Amino acid sequence: MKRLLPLLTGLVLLLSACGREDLSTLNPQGPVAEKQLDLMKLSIGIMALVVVVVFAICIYVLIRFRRRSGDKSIPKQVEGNHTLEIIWTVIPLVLLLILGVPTIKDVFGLAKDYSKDKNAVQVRVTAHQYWWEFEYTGYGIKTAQELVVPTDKTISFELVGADVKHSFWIPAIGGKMDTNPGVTNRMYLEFPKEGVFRGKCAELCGPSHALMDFKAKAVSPASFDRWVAAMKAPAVMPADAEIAEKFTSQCLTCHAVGENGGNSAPNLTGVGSRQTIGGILYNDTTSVEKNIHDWVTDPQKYKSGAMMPKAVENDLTQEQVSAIAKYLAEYKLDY
Ligand SMILES: [Cu+2]
Repeated sequence: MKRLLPLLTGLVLLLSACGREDLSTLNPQGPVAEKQLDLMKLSIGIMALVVVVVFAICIYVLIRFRRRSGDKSIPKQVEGNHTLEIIWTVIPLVLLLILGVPTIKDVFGLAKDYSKDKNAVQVRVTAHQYWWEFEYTGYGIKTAQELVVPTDKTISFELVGADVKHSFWIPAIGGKMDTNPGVTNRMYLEFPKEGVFRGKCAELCGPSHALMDFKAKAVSPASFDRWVAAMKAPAVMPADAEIAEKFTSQCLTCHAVGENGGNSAPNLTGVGSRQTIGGILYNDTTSVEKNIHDWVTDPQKYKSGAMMPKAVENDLTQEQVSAIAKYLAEYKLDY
């Protein structure tokens, strides 16, 4: 135990230092996570009660009926006891009912389908190695890595995987649900409090699985409307003609800004106002411009296995990388 102590201390430090936004299911920030936590408390409570009672009886029996010194007699041999048998059948039955009824009720309640609900915001989530795509089907908007949602509406998710199996999870809000290639899963979440919540991929999907983070940003209804309008505004392109051409030929083949560009990499509309670059480089510890510059120069340095080629492989000079980083860092959305 003495030897394990430093290890345990280290683990506690490590775990408590995990990230900024709370990744804990024990501090729910929405009704879905609250229901899930209630179920956890109920089942852990019942299990703990059983453990305590069983151990207490066991210890009592061990002490009370132990063989005393000098006692060589054979104890009375008992076969069958109706009262005891009924007791140890009825107690688990009652416990199972207490556990089962609310669990089944909540499991079915949380599976409610809001995909046809006109009041819900419909979001199609596509998980890629190693980033998240969010398509707001009712608004004709696509974004990546940062899910923006209003606090007053239910968000109905349609979940798919683009390559391998991933899993969509925002611990403080609720979840999780697998995103499978070729299959659509559905779930809903509600975000009654404004704030930024951290999301994670919860299914081992490759070398950068642990870095497959995203943000869920819950904003006021008015702010959400402003965000939608800003996302739908015509895309801003680099002012310099040479950089605009380079950006179009080297970046927009996969990425997009607004409607311009491809579909196979994160949509970059308003990327300058996101909290992170690549989901992991925080823009408040280093500037967004530096983060974009670092990322574009060598994406695999930050996310091993990322599909994006290095700047040199992408035929970009350091000056062009700097100009593109400056343009993207300044591409912010007001909302
Ligand atoms: Cu993953």
